[in-house]
Amino acid sequence: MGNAPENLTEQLLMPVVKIEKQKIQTNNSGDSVISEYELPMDSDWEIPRQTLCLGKNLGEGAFGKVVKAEAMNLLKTGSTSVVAVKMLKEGHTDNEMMDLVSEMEMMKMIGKHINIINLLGCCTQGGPLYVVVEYAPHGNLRDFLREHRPSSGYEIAVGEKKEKKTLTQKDLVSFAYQVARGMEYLASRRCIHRDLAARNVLVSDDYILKIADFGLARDIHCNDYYRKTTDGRLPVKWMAPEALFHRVYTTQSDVWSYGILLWEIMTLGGTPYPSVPSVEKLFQILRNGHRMEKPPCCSLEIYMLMRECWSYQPNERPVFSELVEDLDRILTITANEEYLDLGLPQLDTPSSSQESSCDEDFPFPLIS
Ligand code: ACK
Repeated sequence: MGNAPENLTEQLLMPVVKIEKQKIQTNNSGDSVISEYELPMDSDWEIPRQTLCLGKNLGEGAFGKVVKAEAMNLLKTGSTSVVAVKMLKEGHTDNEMMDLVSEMEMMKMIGKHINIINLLGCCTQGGPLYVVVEYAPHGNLRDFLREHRPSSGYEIAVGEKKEKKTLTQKDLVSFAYQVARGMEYLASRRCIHRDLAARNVLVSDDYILKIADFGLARDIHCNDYYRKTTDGRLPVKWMAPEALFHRVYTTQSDVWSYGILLWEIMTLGGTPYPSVPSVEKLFQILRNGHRMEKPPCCSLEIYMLMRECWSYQPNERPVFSELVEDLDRILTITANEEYLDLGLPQLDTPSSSQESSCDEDFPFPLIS
């Protein structure tokens, strides 16, 4: 454990971009031919629109959507590569446009790291804004973990006979290590994530984990504590007490969320505080000092890390570089043994849990 550097909250990265709103020009058939907004051109990042071939929808976020695409000459001259493209949905507001521009600029300022979703380029001229980022073929970490549970029945659920490699203890520690590396980098760039959770970590080829959505402009003052994720879980369960009670977000509140993410990894995608159904109850148990118990199959060493991340006082939590150091050491001594199927519930379908059914999901008690 160590004290967080005092300058961590100073000088947070904040991009400044000038966007001009202009009248839409339409051609004879009424189609708009130029973008509604005029964005400054950045030749370091601009890629020709016609080199992108947009594909299927990967999903929709709060204000935008992400589509899979093929990009010509982007990563390798003369060949195409698969990428993900973030864009706004129809009927978006000016604020949502500013948020996407701000996210793109944040990604430019933060720079590259293997354990984050990196910006590859953008299309800002003569059409809608496209933010082109690395594509992660295996989706989000939470669903990935659940699909890899020893008796998940996932193969049957999707109707195809596909062998899923069982995850080993070493794989899980490696996941924890990689997320800590990504967060160590983001913290060094003075970026606070504010929503670190397995659902916001993506899985790339060769089990490389990449933290996503770190550049999102989150309006923490309009935080809706009762908001649920698409699969019915409460994002407040990842929040540190000072963020929950006083809206104070720092790298050290990200460390608390990292502890919850570590718990998600060690339960192969379990739902935190399964016996806590409401925001009010969560407030109460945190105030009373209750914490989640050690999951079955989780080593005491890893559990101790979680518990340190859940220290009530932010400066008593470890910093990300200490977590990286500890996990590096634990990784070298962790055997490549399969994750044992001890008390993990069978799933009918992947990611089918709702907050209301969490009690059956992981009946782990809380301890003080
Ligand atoms: O959680 P998901 O399956 O993974 O659904 C969301 C959705 O798009 C909206 O954000 C998926 N997604 C986002 N970025 C990427 C990416 N770079 N590669 C693959 N999938 C992505 C995300």
